[in-house]
Amino acid sequence: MPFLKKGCVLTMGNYDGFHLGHQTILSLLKSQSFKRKLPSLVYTFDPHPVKILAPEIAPPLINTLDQKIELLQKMKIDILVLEKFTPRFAKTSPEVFFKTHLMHHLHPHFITVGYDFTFGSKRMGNIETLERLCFENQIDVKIVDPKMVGQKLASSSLIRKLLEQGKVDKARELLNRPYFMDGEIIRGEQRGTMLGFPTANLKTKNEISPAVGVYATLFCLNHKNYLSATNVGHRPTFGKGELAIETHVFGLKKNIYGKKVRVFFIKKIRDEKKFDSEQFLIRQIRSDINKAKQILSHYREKHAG
Ligand code: RBF
Ligand code: MG
Repeated sequence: MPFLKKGCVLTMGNYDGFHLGHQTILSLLKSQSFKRKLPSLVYTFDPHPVKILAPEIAPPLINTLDQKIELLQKMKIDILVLEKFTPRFAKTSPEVFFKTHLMHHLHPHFITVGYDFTFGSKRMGNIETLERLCFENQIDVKIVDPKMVGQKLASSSLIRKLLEQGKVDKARELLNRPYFMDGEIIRGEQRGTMLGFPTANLKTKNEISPAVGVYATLFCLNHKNYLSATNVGHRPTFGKGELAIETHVFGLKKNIYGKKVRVFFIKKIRDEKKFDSEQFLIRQIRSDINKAKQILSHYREKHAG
């Protein structure tokens, strides 16, 4: 990369979830970029290495690649390097990775990574290896400590766990933004319309759905956020169907099939239940909507938007 001949400041990692810990690293990277008048560069992999190395135990990812790119763009990072992660690349030793992929190609003057960073084949390179290689090559290095929110560590694995338990509000604190899913609206069974609560059914590439249940959500369509309530579940009242993510959007009348939308999960309202009659379900959904409005107006007051 000839335009990097003058050097850069660099961080590397998988950055799944792009949580508060990652955000801390990127803030440091940007302040170093400003001080040194060098471009900020984020070096990451696609696909996530674990999908190649151990697909059978690969955790579902918090973000899609597109979301990760968007989040990095919002942080105003100058350069993003997406290294294609292949079985062959996985065999690179820590030393060769450092010399060839980092030094030779990218000319970093400063490197920052999180406390748990590992690199090179079999993850043989750790923080000590990195510090040694940086020292030998006169590159400044800064290891960022774990980031705590109260008693909780901002980590991708804890965030996955919280989402899988439906604790989207707790995940939100560690992410420093609500968990969101992107996708396209597909045609459902039209039963919602019959019940008086039409729903927009989401087809998504996000790998994690929050636990089955009913959530207060914000629904973003054409750059506008609508208050909404989302059911993640199997509609047991009508016989157990496939897992669906369906949102009742308050005050939205028009047909939005095929539209691209984003659903922000703010807080869980309750578990999904099997009702003895449609009337009971309808009554419950009415109360869910009120609850969602309360939660969302409180949320918006606090977050100005
Ligand atoms: N279906 C259920 O069987 N049990 C529920 O507890 C339930 N809660 C819902 C809450 C909301 C806010 C919404 C929008 C839907 C809910 N549904 C539930 C799904 C409902 O059965 C579904 O929207 C219609 O059957 C149309 O697919
Ligand atoms: Mg529907």
